[in-house]
Amino acid sequence: MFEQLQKVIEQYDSIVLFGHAFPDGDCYGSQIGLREALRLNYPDKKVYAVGSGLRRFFRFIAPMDEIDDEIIKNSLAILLDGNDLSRMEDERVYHAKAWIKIDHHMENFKFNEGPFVLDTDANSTCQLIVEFIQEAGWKVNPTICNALYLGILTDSGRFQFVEDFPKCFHEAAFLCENGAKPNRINSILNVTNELAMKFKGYVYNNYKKSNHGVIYLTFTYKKLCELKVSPDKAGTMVNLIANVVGNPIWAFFCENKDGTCHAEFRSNGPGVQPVAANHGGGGHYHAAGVTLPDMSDETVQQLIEELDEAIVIYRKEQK
Ligand SMILES: [Mn+2]
Repeated sequence: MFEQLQKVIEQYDSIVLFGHAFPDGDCYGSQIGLREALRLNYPDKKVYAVGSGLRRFFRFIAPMDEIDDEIIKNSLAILLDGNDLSRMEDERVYHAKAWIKIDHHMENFKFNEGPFVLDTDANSTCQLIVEFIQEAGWKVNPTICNALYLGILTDSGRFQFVEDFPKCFHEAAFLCENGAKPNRINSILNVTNELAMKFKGYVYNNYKKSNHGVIYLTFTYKKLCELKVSPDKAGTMVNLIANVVGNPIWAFFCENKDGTCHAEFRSNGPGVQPVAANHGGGGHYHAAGVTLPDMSDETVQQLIEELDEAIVIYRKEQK
């Protein structure tokens, strides 16, 4: 599956790994995992990972790189965990010499820039990197294994959202046998603080419900400032209202500083990706996000109606 990508990688002496905006564990883990695997197995190549990464793991796993524009102009870009150049956090991705991609998100538009591996059945991009490493027969080390384990763990919702459990557990076992430390990763992920508790308190006291089973919150930018949570960070906490009986879809609408709205949709049945895609967003069938032009009542109501419609259709199909 990765033969073509490996051939391209072998043609370049300098490689830069890009990840999506608002990096999560899978984005950071796939960037670091692949960077370290390339450094270990191709010691003559220069390999960098750019973007903000996941700061809390910099010490235990590895930090990101800061590099000049000039390096990017002379490098192969590898896009990880995002389906297009426009999704990448570091916009300098457009200046690279060539592009390849490894991703597991549903595609909104064709990736024409170069060869790619897209597997929407994969629980994470990190899973695909593990398969790449195994297929290529590359050596691994504990840094690689911790980074990839982190991505599989977080994107699978800690081993809940998995298509093929035996395969997933075999891959996780491979990472543990080669140095991944699940206990350390869990303990770093589990750390919380009082701000997070106050945020939860607000969420549980202020949620709303639609006519057909969307449970949701809208956060004005002012409210988010009060709660001391950024709009994108708030969006990552949408699962605080997950799986409430009678509410198969849950959603957060978070107003950005510029008045636009960062919305996150999740579901345990109906498809939310088509609704996000309808407004220029994307993601997975049951987990998707979109940036809306504003957070007016009309805009939110429109989205709620579309999500309600998805529930109605889903319920009919279930009968
Ligand atoms: Mn991912």
